Amino acid sequence: MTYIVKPKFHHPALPTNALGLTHRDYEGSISTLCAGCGHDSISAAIIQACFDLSLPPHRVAKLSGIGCSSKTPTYFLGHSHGFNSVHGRMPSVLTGANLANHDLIYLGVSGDGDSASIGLGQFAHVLRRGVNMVYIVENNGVYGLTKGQFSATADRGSKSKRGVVNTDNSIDLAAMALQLGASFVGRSFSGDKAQLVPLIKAAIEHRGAAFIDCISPCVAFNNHAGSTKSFDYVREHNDAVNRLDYMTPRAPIHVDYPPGAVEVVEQHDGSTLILRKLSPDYDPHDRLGAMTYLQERAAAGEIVTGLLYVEREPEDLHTHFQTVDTPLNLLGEAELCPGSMVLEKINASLR
Ligand SMILES: Cc1ncc(C[n+]2csc(CCOP(=O)(O)OP(=O)(O)O)c2C)c(N)n1
Ligand code: SF4
Ligand SMILES: [Mg+2]
Repeated sequence: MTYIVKPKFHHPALPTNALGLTHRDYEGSISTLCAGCGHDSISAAIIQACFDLSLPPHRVAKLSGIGCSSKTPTYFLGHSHGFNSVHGRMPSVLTGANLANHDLIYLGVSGDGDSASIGLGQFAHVLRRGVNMVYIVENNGVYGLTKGQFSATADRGSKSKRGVVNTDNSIDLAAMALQLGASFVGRSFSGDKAQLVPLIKAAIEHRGAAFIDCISPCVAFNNHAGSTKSFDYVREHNDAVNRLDYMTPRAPIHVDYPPGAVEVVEQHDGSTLILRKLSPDYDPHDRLGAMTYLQERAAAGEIVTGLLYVEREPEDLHTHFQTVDTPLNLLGEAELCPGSMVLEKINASLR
């Protein structure tokens, strides 16, 4: 059985959001992943973020590739649109859907095998084109679904469960996303809900290509001593550049921040991201600085987490293409196909 439907009833006193929906309304089917899999914690964080933002579930489209990570959209947002694509091809399907209807919120969920191996080309192009989406890689350093082969994000020198040492250099997807021009780049850990939930919320509100690399230990094949993607390793080597709280313009939350330790990030849509900085000199608007910092800390064996970079004035693919405000899928034939006379004119101008 690939999925198990959850019972629909819930306690009448469950808290509701601005839409009158409960947390349960953002859940999906019961997960069939291994108990303790980091991917399930990421699904829980996505559910929390969508509930907190009061997103109408029918306005969200979830897309994924193939892998344990790519199965997870079945386990959250059961009332949203969903498309499970071919291995590594989620980005092109997402791009097509986004071009046809820019009014939906696009959530791409992928794995490190799906994005850093077979789908590396697709990963690169969707980010450099600035497709408005949240792209989450649930990064465990292995192909979990096919029994734990090293993926391209496995660190050189890390050991497989069988004791084999990885001799290949690893790909850092967050570093690549920075280089490729993603306008929002974050990294987190499945076990750090306090950091991950606000990061996902901010990424959803960001109008541009938002990428989150989320370390997500595979308890079946990659959670042993010698793995650099295990719960213990990440907890011991995590260097958080900032602590995040997220405030929507709709429902401001007032919190007491110590003076001098706060960074307010104005986003394109007027919403506000508040960063409580651990490192006073970390600037989340400095792409080059973020790239250097990632490399420096990686060389010291540390995993940098938090909001690594956010562009103040992001642009998305529709801005570049100057598409009309009405989603293309709502236009009629007359607007989409101006007729043979217009084609004649264009052809004539090219002769
Ligand atoms: C074209 C193609 N090649 C290979 C496979 C086999 N396959 C299925 S899932 C997978 C890797 C999944 O790894 P990842 O994306 O890291 O997801 P995880 O299971 O670790 O969450 C592979 C190689 C496939 N399904 N399709
Ligand atoms: S094999 Fe690994 S990635 Fe797949 S469900 Fe189990 S713990 Fe998660
Ligand atoms: Mg994987």
